[in-house]
Amino acid sequence: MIDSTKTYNKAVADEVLNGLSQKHKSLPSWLFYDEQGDRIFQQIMAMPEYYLTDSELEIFQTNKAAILSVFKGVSAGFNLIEFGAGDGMKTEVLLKYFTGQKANFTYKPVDISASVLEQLTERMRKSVPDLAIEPINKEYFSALEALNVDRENPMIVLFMGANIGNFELNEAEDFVKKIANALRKDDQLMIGFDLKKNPHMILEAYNDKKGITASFNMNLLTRLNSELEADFEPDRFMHYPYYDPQTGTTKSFIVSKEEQSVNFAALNTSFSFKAWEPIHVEFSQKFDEEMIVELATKAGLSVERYFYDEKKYFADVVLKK
Ligand code: AVI
Repeated sequence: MIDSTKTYNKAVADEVLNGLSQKHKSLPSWLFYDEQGDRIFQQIMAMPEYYLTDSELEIFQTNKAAILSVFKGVSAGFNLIEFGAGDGMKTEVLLKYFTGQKANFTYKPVDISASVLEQLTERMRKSVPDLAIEPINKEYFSALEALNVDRENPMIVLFMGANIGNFELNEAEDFVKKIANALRKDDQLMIGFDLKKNPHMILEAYNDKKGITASFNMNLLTRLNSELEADFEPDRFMHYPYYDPQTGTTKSFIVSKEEQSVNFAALNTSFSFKAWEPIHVEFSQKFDEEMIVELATKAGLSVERYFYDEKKYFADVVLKK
């Protein structure tokens, strides 16, 4: 029974109650991103092993003119909707260039977190003062619905940074389908995909030598300790990622190093762990062109253009109806 006198985040509690009572325990990766998790993620993006950030940044720096001409292909004016912009470091490259070229567009970042949006808006106001920006503090799909009422200009939806890889493949299909349903003939969707490559390199990106990714994942336990009054002892667990080069799936686990029980005082419940029992905490799917085309086709979209970095580690792909 949940004690209704205590205040805690219900979404977090529901995930724990559901995920830890399964035969194969799992917790969703969005739980990584509390304040401390956001900070560690910034460190991950700056690590030498985490090639994803530099690769996508290179794509934007090298192809910003070509990207603008693809976006302007159907109409001089457009709405640029971004899902999950994070700190906006990479998007800023495009926004600066587009604004410098006097492109007629409004940047509409969408985020459920008001504080994330505030920080992003402040950053863009300072670094791209001429930018027309209208932040939308909504869940992604209610934002798309609202944007679809009475609009003249086409919309271009950005979902970058390999965020698509954090879904399981069938969930990614549903997600792209839902976006596709809101798109009209002249609209576009640009998705950032991390690509299949040397398996050692991929694994290292999720298992860096300094243990930054390990601390990112283990922070999940600390979060549950403070938010749900749990008594996880992080030293009795370990971070374990693996990459399957056949499917392109990276999976990360938090593994219990011994038999133990963890109490969640706020939930009046405890969960037991066998020695070496894993909690699956993250998918990071890697793609190839065939998989990208399949994903697009299932959503009723086709590929308009691939943009790659020089080493072909990453692709930003423009899709349309
Ligand atoms: C946010 N996302 C694209 C990252 C990824 O690569 O899957 C999250 C991450 N997890 C561990 N390192 C980075």
